[in-house]
Formats: sequence, C-alpha cells, structure tokens
Amino acid sequence: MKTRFIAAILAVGFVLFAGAFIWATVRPSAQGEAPAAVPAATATLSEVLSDGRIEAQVFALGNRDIQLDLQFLHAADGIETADMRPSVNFAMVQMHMDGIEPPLQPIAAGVWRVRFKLPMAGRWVVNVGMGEEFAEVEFNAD
Ligand SMILES: [Cu+2]
Repeated sequence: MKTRFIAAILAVGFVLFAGAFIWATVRPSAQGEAPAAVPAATATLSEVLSDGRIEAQVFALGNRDIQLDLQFLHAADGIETADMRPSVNFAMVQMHMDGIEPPLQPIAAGVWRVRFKLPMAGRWVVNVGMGEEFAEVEFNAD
C-alpha cells in the first residue's frame, strides 16, 4: 500500500518534470521573431540647430564604458562646411571635475563615434557642440 503511494508520487513528479522540459521547448520565445536587437540607448539627444539637426545616442555599456553615436543632418538651406565637426564634452552633473573631451572617430559623412571609459560612475552630462550652438543630455553611468 505504501509502496504504491510512493510510486504514484514519483509518477506525478516525473510527469511534471518531463512537462517542464516540453514546455521549455514549445513555449513562445520571449524574443519573438525579432532580429538581433540593437541595445536600447541609455539616453538620446535630438536638437534642431540653425544649420541642421544634431542627434546622439549614449550607450552606458557598464564598467564605466561609454559609446556615443553622433549624427549631424544638414538642413537643406544650411551652410555646408567641409570640415564641420562637432565638439563633445562629458562632465559630471554634481561634481566639480574637469570636463572630458574624448576623441571623435569619423564613421561616415556627418557620423561620428566616441568610445572611452569614464573616470567615475555616476550622473554625467554630455554636451555636443556644432559651431556656436550646442545640445546636451544627461545619463547615468555605472
Ligand atoms: Cu566625479
């Protein structure tokens, strides 16, 4: 009698165990059919300046690593300057620290990328300048 009871418990346990495996293989994927996802930006910036629009995406990659992608889209009537190049400055929001101007890597016409490591984790503000104008956005880096 007791043996039969244990056998029944084991049978139920086996069904649940096997069922969990089957469910793991047939359940709808949380990712769906979407292609390899581009990681969401930590912060984005989009600002219309007099000669065009500046756009930037900040990616805080962890361990204080930062990637900043920058695009400048010339307005149709904007003044085209061949050597137009943005300036980028990172500063901490609530600390009196020197700003950081990491080097810009040109990717394509009007597209630049910055990759570097911040000296500290915390709240940062990145200032993107184009000629006399600028735009800025804050982000957290850990
Ligand atoms: Cu600091």
